[in-house]
Amino acid sequence: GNLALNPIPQELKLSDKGFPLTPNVGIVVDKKTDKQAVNEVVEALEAADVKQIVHIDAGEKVTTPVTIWIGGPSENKDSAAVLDQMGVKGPEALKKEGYVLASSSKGKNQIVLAGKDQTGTYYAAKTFTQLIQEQQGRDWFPQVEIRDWPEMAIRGSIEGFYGPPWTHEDRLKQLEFYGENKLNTYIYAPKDDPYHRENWREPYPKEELARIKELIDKAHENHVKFTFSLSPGQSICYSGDQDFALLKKKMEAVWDLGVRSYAIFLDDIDMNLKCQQDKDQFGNDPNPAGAAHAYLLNRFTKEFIRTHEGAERLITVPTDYTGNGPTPYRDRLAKLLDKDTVVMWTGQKVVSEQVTAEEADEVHEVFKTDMLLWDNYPVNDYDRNSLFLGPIVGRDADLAKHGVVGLTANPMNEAEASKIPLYTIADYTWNPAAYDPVDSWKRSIQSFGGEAAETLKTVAENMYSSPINTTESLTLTPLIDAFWKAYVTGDADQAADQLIAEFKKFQQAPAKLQQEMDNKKFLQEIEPYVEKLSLYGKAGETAVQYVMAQKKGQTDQAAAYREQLITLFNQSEQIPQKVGQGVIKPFLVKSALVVPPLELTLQPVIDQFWKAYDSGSGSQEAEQLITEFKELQQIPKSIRKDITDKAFLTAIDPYLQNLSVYGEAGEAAVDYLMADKNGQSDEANAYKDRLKTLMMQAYQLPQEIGKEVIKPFLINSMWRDLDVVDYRMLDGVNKSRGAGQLIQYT
Ligand code: LTM
Repeated sequence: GNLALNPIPQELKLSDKGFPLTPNVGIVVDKKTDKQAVNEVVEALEAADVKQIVHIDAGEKVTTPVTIWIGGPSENKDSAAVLDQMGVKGPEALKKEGYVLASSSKGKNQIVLAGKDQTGTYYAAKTFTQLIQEQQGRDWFPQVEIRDWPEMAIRGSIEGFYGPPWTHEDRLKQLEFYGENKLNTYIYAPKDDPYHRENWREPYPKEELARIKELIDKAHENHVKFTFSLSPGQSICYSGDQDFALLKKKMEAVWDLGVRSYAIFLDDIDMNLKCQQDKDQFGNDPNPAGAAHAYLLNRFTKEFIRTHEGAERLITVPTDYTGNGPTPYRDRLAKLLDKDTVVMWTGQKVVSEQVTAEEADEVHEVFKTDMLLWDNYPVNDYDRNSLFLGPIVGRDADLAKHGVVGLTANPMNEAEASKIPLYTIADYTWNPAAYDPVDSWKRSIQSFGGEAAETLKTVAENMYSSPINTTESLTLTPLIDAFWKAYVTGDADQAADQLIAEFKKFQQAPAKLQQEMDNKKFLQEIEPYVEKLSLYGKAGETAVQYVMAQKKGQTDQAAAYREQLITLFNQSEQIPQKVGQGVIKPFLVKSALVVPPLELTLQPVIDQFWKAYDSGSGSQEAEQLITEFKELQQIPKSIRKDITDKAFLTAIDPYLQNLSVYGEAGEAAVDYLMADKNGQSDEANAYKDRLKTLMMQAYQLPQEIGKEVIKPFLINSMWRDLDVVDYRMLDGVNKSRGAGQLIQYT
């Protein structure tokens, strides 16, 4: 149906029955019932058609036509009995933060939001809001039974990037967003907050502390744990009493404001000890840095965490935070570190494409304590001209069963844009077994975009790729593929129209987004990217027109389009922000190189050659084909002469290289086939080696043209010697000659 639940609940029984939330609704609340859960329900009811909300104390008589009990048995003395009547088990056996949400229309219209604890009840209330639907113009609630709990205990973000920290407003909005999506952790660790790292010894000024207090309160309202951290490693004397006193003082100041969770981070520092006292104390240790770090962290646990009732376990990130195996530093630190410490790491790399259960086991075996993934996705501090808007991918579903207590994502400097991937991270961390990145992402776009969802999807699809995922331009890619296929095989008018329609959407994106979206901050963050996409849209349309004019032999129009294409391309390249780098840009360049439409002229010559070759002779056709390939080798030269625009030439250079290599490879392929046929085995072998080398060379070039015609010809020419073909080169050739044999061999 139209339900967009996020994160996806663990167990959900949804029926098509239900009841309208009208005219009045009673809410039964007890003294310990979570206040924010009650607020959430009231707000949701106010936004719905409800005329009157009747507040009922637990224990009182209930007469309302629709009644909601808020709070599990630990918060509300009435909820157990109502669940019992419904024949639904309570939340007692669930994991922390779990809840039961049940509704029944049998006899009376009743809803129970019963958390295992207060956070659980709050989450039940959030799910309650997401379940309210429009049915025949009225707000309506389905008959459901949900049992739900988080797989990972720690879920959220770590503002741990370099560069411009989030603004106060950004952070307040994030915390609300985390509440909405059942993320429970925000770690405050912006590298460029001077009081966090550089001047960690200095107390926060009063105004700053007031802001931090606001964040702590906001976090609390949204059931988010605000973890305060310092990164003192650039200058601290690990064993110094004075430095320790300053560290404690800084931590104490925020304790008084309500912080209950702490971290000390030791990433990106020099391992050499700086003060004489440390050198004296740890200098003879098998690993001085490991020993010094353990000393400081343990002292903080002992003298701060354990003397402050209600403080959570200390969190840290060691200086060796990347990789899963042991190092001398890690071994020493692990051996000495108090096992109450939660240790963060980033996976096999700083930005890890994958984090597997085996890797988690390995790193857990090194540290032998609870591990917390510092996930460097979607952080973009190392690439400030990209926004990573795709879903989280590549993390195994069962990390929590392999020593990983949670995942905090290091987001982008652009706070609002970060919400798009963070939504999927909320989904993944809550219920990784049910996580489907593409589906989750679509829900994210829907939820974030609202009325603008369609336009946002068009834009964000072209900012989907990242170091953890090469996929992008999800709608455009198949349209481009279909277009080139139609272009070489016959009538391409329809495919061209469809492709142009998508490019037109790019052109309209800036205006539409402005019109349909209220989120000013987001619009500001994404503006240059949408501008670039729009220019690419114009260039894309022109590229299609150019290619079609070429195909139809309309040389004058073609020349004009090409000129325009080059101008538009260069104009877009003036904008440094990157969109569609792997799909749109190559398409534009490839289009501009369709001169003459070489794949079209080549295909019939290839077909004739194979026909002759198979029926016995073929030497004349071989000559002809070699002439074509020699011409191909000349094309880059003539293009370099023909196009005077330097910027464009630089951009297309890899493609031109690709053409030259393919031209030479084609010639070698024909030579090989003919020598082989004529029994000149020495020559044949020499040609074959040359062909092999050239193909591997072509494969290593980042760009590819000639994929539709030249590449299949090359592979088919050596199908009998398939061992020489890199199997990765085979994609996309199974429709051409030799494919039958190729498939048999593979
Ligand atoms: O990842 C860690 C532990 N530290 C830093 C981060 O502060 C930084 O944001 C990311 C991404 O550039 N890389 C790091 O090494």
